[in-house]
Amino acid sequence: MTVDQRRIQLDRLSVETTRPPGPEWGSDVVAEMLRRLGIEYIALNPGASYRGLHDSIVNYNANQAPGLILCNHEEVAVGVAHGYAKLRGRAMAAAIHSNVGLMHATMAIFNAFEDRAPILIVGGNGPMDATLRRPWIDWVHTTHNQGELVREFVKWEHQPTSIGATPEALLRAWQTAHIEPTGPVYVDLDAGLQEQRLPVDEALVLPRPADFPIPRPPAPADDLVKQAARWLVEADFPVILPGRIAQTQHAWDDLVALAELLGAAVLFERRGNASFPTQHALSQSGVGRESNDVLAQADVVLALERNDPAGTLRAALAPSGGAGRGGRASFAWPKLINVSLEPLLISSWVADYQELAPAGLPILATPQDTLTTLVPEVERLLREDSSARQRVQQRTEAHQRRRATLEQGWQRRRDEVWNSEPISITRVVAEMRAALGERYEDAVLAYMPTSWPNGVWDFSKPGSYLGGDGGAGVGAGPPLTVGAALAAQGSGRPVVGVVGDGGMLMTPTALWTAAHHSIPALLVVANNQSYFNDEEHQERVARTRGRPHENRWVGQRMAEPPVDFAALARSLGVEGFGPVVEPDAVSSAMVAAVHAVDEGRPALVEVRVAPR
Ligand SMILES: Cc1ncc(C[n+]2csc(CCOP(=O)(O)OP(=O)(O)O)c2C)c(N)n1
Ligand SMILES: [Mg+2]
Repeated sequence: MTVDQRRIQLDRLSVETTRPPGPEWGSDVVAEMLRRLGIEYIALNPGASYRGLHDSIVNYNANQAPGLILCNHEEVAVGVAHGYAKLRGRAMAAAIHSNVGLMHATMAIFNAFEDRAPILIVGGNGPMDATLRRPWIDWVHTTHNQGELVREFVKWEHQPTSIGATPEALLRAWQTAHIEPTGPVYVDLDAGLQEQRLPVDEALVLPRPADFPIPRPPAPADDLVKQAARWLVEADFPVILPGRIAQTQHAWDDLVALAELLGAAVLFERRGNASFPTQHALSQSGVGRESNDVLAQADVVLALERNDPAGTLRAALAPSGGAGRGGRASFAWPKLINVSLEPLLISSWVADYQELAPAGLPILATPQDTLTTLVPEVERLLREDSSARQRVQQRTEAHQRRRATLEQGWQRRRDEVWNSEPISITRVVAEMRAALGERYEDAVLAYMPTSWPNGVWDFSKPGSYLGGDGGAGVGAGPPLTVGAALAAQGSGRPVVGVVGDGGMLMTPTALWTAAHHSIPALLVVANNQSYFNDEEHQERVARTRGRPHENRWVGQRMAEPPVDFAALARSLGVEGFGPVVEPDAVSSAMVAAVHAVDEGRPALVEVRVAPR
């Protein structure tokens, strides 16, 4: 049986309820609006601040549309919603308990915000009317301006002060989450209002979401697209830097068409999602690594919602390789076309705007909209320019040659480390691919660990890689993978996440959620028994200071006692395989895990890997 035929499991009510003709309590209005918005799921960790809403979702909506996805930590609840949005391109909801739950959720909200992922987060607060409060607990769980806790990293937060005002608040939140640049929003619901009885004689007229379509982002300015096309066609060496691009076949095909028309190098980067086939001859970098020598030749660079394009160019082109002390090194910038809506979401709090890009041509539009008009314009100019066509030809051949050399290098590396012990991440990824068989073509990689091998696993269609976690908050991998698997339901696409041991230990209970709801996520733990990323930092600092770098592991390594991840998985109801310590044993563990996933069950494989 394949995943397609399985459905994820929602809790079934013990006693059937009959839906009343209309909302009877304040929180029924919220449940009704969530239903009208077509929200499939609401991830939660429960709490009395929204017990009214909880009852309405269960006993008024019958736990359907949205269905409750139970999580054991608010960071997991929001992370699951984030993973869902990454694959589905649309929000689900998360319900978060007053102040304490929200405090737990903050890390995941920040990750989602930095990843521009839409999530409708609803929370509870109060009762704001102090006369309704239970002694002690309701007082410590009441906060004034609760949304301030997350205001700096949500697109909008609001606490409506009447039931009548609540539908509009939810509609505005929903719109705001989905207006590009998309992002999480927080609506805080007064417990007193949730639990207020609605007057029987006054029928509340609720709005229809269809009357409030989501505003579309601005179209790219025509003159700028024409200018961009001219720059690209006239260039000697154009380079494309894709970043976060809509995961549609249309955008995918347009980017391939543009790169091929121009004979342009495309440099993938792991924080962005898959948007161009990594096995294509024009894909000139390994996964997760930029190619400085390619950028060094660039005279025109097209950045498509790329993270930190200026920093990327600086790291490749500045003599010091980027980070310096004091003044920045100057160097010759290529012409930069920066397609990004990020200026619309500038923050005064987090410096996520990165270095101000000296973009001679900034285009305030989405990459996909820009590509739609850019491709025919480039095509038109090339038809009239035979010397440009000749340059395209020469570049394409040069890229093919460089690509062949790259592939040989990747193959050599693969051969070198194939049998090495501890097991290489290369072997892990290759065996995972082999175990998936034909289904590898459809696989969704929801998360990759700090180190990822080149040339072993390709991204060949929209959704094949979902990009980074946004905020680099460790622990995102497990919930993102489970959320993506939730969104993949019915598509037949297997969802895998490869996570570090440090990441897995922060949010292991995402496994229980997967088990409880039969969400068939495959989690692979690349266990190097360390927060190794930070061992590298300690080594660097010690070397700079002339101190013993051999001590880099102190306060970093997690080998004593060793963590048994397969046992951890089993304790949470997930099939666990490993720890795999022999290279030749990786295959059978992967095959067994894929078998479980094929049958609709989540699985975890722990492999003890070499640090890098
Ligand atoms: C919430 C949070 N805490 C701490 C860090 C700092 N940090 C960055 S990478 C890392 C190590 C992660 O360990 P693991 O997931 O095992 O990956 P590895 O580096 O070993 O491959 C840490 C602690 C962070 N980015 N986020
Ligand atoms: Mg580790």
